[in-house]
Amino acid sequence: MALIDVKVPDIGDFDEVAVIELLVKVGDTVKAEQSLITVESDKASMEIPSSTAGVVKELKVALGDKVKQGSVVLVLEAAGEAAAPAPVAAAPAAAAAPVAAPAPAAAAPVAASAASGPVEVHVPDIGDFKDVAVIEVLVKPGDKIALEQSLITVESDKASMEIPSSHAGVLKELKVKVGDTVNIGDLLAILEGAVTPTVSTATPTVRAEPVEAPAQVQASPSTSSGRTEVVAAPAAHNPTASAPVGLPHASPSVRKFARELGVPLAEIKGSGLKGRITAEDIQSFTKSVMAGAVQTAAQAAKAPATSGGGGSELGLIPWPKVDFAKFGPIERKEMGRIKKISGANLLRNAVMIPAVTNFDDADITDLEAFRVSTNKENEKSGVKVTMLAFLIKACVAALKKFPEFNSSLDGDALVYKQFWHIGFAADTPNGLMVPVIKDADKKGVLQISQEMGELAKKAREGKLSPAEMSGATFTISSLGGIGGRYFTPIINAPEVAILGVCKSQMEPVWDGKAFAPRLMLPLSLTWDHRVIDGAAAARFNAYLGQILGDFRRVLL
Ligand code: CAO
Repeated sequence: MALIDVKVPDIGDFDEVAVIELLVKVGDTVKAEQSLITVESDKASMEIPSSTAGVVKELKVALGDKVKQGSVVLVLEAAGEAAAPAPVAAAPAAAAAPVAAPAPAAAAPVAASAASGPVEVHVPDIGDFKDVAVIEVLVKPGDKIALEQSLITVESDKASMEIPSSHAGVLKELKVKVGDTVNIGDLLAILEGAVTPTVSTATPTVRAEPVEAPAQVQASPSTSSGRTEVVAAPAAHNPTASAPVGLPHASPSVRKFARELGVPLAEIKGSGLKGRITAEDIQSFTKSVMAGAVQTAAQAAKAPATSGGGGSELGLIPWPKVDFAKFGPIERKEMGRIKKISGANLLRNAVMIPAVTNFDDADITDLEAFRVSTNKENEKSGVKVTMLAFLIKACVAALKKFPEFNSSLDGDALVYKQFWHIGFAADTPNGLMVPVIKDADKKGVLQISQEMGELAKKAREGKLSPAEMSGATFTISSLGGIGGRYFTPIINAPEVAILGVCKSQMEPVWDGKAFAPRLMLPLSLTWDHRVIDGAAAARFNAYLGQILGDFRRVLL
């Protein structure tokens, strides 16, 4: 089987065009005339078809490469004698066979003559294309039109091209609209005060040189000059031609606009005819991305994952990728849904909040004694009073005294909430959940204990409703039943503070005369330094300690 270099054919006066899409890959079997790559200038995008059938052996171009007539696109192993146009393979010159190609728009007119009356602008020679659809109108009546300015975009199934104006002037009337089909010679527009350019062509209605379409090639016997003659045939007339694969539907100028802004066309849903992407679509997509309403795929890929990902948007070095299996046996398990969600939230809160943690101890000797005796008294009621319920009540009192701890940041404003809904972290088999005791200020310790028990049970069973997990103004994370001394809890945004509680223990405390054994509860208060100052945090903790030390203060 012969190996054939498939080259870029004559693409008119375009010197270098960019490869914007690869439509085949190594190993693909391609038919003769099948599109191989899409190239683009600022006026037209076109697909370069294969001159022969075969199997792709090697791609010689990559996305972004610039190609011109004669550049090798790929190497094909010819499928068979019938399909292989020998002259192409045999004679490199033949590879430059003229696939009808885009030519520079309105290239001919240069010098201008005096102003004249209304001038008709007609559709220039657009090659063998018949009935091409107007997919975009780029100007409107009243617009000042420059010579060679694109007026409309037309499209076949293989190329889209902009039709430029043959004159400069003011657009008086547009004779076509989106959805119309046009052919060579059709009246396109009427310009007023037009400046008639001096043209090299004798046909005044076709001043604008066509942006010819890429066409299908049909190899025919060699001409006397030894060149393979290739006849341009519009794709629309070729039922075997494959449709463009995955190329976003947009005109060259829209593509250029998107490229300038770095907008990924493939992620935009076109609002134009047949889903075509318009300039307005790009503008509104850009606005949505800027407003944070939409994420591009690239942004999403970079977005902080729950662990082990992202970071590049913060200018951090990438997360280390280690092949752990090199060091020993491993097992990989996907994290559960709740862990993924809470992980993403925790990361955001850890990164975005300038958080500081104050540590303190509260003397709960008397409170614990009271709690134990209350539980003894209430044994039959089935409701166990927990230390956490007292903590919730004590925190409500402290939040009322220091209202900024019960606030949220909203831009440059602080929103002070006139309700006291306290969230508490619950450890569940699925991960951390934060049920909320609503209106804790209006409830007694017994009621809070009972509700907490119910909510914690629901959390462990995965039965919490979204309403039961929302609206918190402050959160308590208690590890008291487990152990530890202090920790630095992460604020549950948009709250501005969180209290971490660890296991109480008996400690010798100096009472002014002697050391006395006291039950001390370690408190870890994390606060948002944008809202709260260190002194306020110290006062909050001290006040909380006073209440827990003597709960009668709650009544004051
Ligand atoms: N010091 C010493 N002992 C404490 C204590 C404290 N601060 N707080 C609770 N205890 C004891 C209780 O007295 C109880 O002991 P007994 O069984 O002998 O009475 C035991 O610890 C268990 O406490 P509890 O079941 O009464 O409930 P709780 O109010 O302490 O906690 C809940 C309820 C839902 C908060 C808890 O089950 C939980 O999930 N805690 C983990 C929260 C968490 O993971 N936080 C970390 C978030 S950051 O990752």
